[in-house]
Amino acid sequence: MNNVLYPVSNNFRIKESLDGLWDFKLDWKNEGKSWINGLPEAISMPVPSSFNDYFTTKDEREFAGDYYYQKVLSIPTLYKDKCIELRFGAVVHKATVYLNGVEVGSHVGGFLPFTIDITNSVKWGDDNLLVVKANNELTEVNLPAGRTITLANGKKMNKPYFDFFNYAGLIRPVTMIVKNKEFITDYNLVHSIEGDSSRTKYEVFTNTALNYDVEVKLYDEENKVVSTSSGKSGELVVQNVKLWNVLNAYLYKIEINLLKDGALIDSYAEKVGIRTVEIKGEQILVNNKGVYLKGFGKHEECDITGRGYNLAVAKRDFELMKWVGANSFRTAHYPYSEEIYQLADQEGILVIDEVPAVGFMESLMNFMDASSGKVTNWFDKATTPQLLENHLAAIEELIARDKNHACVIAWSLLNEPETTTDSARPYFETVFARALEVDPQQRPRTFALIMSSTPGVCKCYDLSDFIMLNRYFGWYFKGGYELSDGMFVFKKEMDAWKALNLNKPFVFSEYGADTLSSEHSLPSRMWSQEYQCEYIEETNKIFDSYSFIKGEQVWNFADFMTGEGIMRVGGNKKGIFTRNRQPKDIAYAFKKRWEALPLDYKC
Ligand code: CKX
Repeated sequence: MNNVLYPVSNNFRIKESLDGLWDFKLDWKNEGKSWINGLPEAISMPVPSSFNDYFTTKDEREFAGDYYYQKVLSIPTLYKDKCIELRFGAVVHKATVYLNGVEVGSHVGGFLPFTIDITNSVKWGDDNLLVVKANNELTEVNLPAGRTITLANGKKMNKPYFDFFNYAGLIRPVTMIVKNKEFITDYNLVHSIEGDSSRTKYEVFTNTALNYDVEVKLYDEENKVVSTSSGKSGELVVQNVKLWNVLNAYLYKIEINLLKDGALIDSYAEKVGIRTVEIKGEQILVNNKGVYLKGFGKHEECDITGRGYNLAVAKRDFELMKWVGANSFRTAHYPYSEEIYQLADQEGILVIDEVPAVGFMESLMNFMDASSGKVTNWFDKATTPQLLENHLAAIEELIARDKNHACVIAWSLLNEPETTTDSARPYFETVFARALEVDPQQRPRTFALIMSSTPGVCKCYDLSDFIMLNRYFGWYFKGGYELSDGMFVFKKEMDAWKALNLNKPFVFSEYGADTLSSEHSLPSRMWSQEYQCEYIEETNKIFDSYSFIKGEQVWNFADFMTGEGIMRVGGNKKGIFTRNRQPKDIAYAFKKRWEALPLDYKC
């Protein structure tokens, strides 16, 4: 049963934020078992946030293992006949939750919400001790993939197979939800457009199988009811519909009311946009009109709070995206905070929503091996079935959470996986089938192809409804004075794709060059702002010369933190903006290009 609706307060629901200072403790010596009844000598830790960058010692910042959070909840007797749930926005990467010393639930996966019903474990009218045992160790069966090693000094260390810092913590809001014992758990919407009206098929789900009455209303932005329906499934028809359009969003409000014997027992309301998405031939269609994607691969992270929920930074990011003329982004390499999708819904920004299936190359520096053609037999391991199970669960949970967002136009099911061995194929078929099965809107599915997944050797690209390429000709391959050779090879690859006549759109989901905002050089040198501009200018020429290329999402929106290494000076510097969200020179070039390219460029 999906039960992760975004928390709301209304006549039937109370959401109480549990954010703020929690008690916190890292479990260095594996002694946490006894801590479920209370953390000894805990320190304070802000929630939501990543804990790593608060610390001044490296051992704490790099900590790998179990870590604990604790909070005392006072739950009034007033709620005794209610259902009480705890909802965690995201806990990295695994969590087990204890209330008053008793395990009440657990979750695997660090970027998606989970809800735990604690009704039967509550001490009413009293203090309740909530302890979360979490774990940030990377493994080859969890998403994202990596491994955890033990150093000679006995300390554990995470070794990501991916290029972003493994931030940990209670990174998203924690909420206590109070509601009636019978309630709405979920709903689905599927839109179609007929002339100037729309038809939205809906389905409402509840936590018990009893036969309730359901009323559904749709309000316009003036709060006027524009459509009503009843029953657990039905249709909402809107005449003279105002569609949700790219950079021109219109949001209706859906209100779902649950009645038992004629009396209202629950209500849930949320803003929704009405739009269709489809891939037709070489076109990406939104509301039956072709669109060209302009935007970014992003990360959800910033200085100090790490990957912790930071609405202020998210707001700045949207302002910058609008300023630069972008219309889309990919949530590389994991699902972002729910509020980011709400902002995208409001701004009319298109989102390619990514599952944290990254690191499926078994490479400690994925960027080093990417262009080398390394074959890893990643999907041939004895542990692959366990990985697949976790991957499918992540797909189901992502779609359960984000399926009703107008901004989400596609699911990205993997980033830069190994695709060249026979065993990759059945794995891919299973994850692609599952996404289609669980998404009521049957959105397009795709994955980001690493440099070495080329037309001749990749065994999986045809499963994508549109093809996403991560390409670094002129950076990881033939950079600097060899840029022209890089472009020659790039063109050769694009010609090979063209020759396949796939009749599908292609989107560049990554391309970029590390650039220090402090570095200027005439003539250009790699890492200088001048080189980033040159590289992008040459790459754009390739994009502009193939009609089937229907989008460009540069890597990355902003500089971001990674693990330490000889290739990373304080993180990945491919940002168009600095980590502090200020423009590099290239941002002005993007602004010029993207403001000039029409939305239906090459459509
Ligand atoms: N793609 C050649 C995945 C991203 C990395 C990016 C990079 C790689 C490139 C692979 O997570 O940050 O190295 O900049």
